[in-house]
Amino acid sequence: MDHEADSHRTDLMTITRYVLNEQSRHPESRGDFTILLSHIVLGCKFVCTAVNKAGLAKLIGLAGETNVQGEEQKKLDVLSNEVFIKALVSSGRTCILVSEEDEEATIVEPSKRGRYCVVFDPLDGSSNIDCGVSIGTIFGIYMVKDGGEPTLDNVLRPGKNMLAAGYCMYGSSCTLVLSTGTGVNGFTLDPSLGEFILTHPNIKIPKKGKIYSVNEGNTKNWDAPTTKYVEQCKFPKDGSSPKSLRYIGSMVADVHRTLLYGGIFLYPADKKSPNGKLRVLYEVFPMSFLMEQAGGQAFTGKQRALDLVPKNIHERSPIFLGSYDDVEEIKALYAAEEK
Ligand code: AFP
Repeated sequence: MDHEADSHRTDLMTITRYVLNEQSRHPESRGDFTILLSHIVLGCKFVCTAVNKAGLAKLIGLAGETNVQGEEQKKLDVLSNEVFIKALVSSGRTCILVSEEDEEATIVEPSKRGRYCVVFDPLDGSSNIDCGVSIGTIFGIYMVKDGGEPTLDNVLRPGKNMLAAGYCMYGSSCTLVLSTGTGVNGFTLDPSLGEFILTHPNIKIPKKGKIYSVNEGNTKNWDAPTTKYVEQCKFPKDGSSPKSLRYIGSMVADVHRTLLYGGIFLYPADKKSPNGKLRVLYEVFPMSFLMEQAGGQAFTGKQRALDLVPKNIHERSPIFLGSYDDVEEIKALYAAEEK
């Protein structure tokens, strides 16, 4: 019998145990973050179950449609948003919530307020639901600034000020990837236990990758550095093999692959969308935070992504993120363009 393997099977590092271990390194900690995270995890489990049942339960219908019982159906992204907002408010640990689904930020009522601000996209990639492609939840967490009423200033801050960031991917398995600022860890939901178990400890992105990931349908509208970069991926000048193209069109799935296999994910600016498509607070920042924590880089075409200061909660930014060396190449092309 292989005792070592057996001990791994029986000594399970759940996400709660992992965060409690981290917490014990900070004796001053009150356990608030652990409580907040357990509510995020609850939201992820709920959405995972709903996504898995979607085809059966007819959850996919348009918001506002009525089902055979005459009840209004909720679209999965609307339902996911409600679940996360309720879970986060009831944690008693949050004061401001920014969701992709809501025009305005939610300011938590005083009796339920805590010290954390959570920015999130409850169900990113939702246009992929109907065909069963992987989708996910993305989140970032800030600590409220001291004193006074919680205001939007608390979330209109650079991504480097985030305390933690992560995503949960609803795919062939349900995987939660988290960074609390000391590296990146991946946890997979064991459905029989209902627990996320540490399956990908200390994720490091390869220094250089063999894959580029971009919506090439937008080529005619790209700027010169992006066009040149993608050309270099296909026709490398140094004699190396061309990179492979992989594009799912669901950021969580494209970034997850990039994190594990290396390479680069691009959503550049183009003539039609000068700020790109992806949202700074709950797409660009959390994914950039994870990339840097895993040893990669994230760049906007102008600056380090995590240095950006958003002016409004739904602001967009171009983004190039992934393996360190691959992002260096696109940075060099933008630097050359500026000269
Ligand atoms: P949806 O939520 O509308 O499916 O958009 C997904 C997304 O925000 C992100 O997850 C993808 O990376 C990106 O858009 C794909 O955009 P394109 O369809 O323009 O390539």
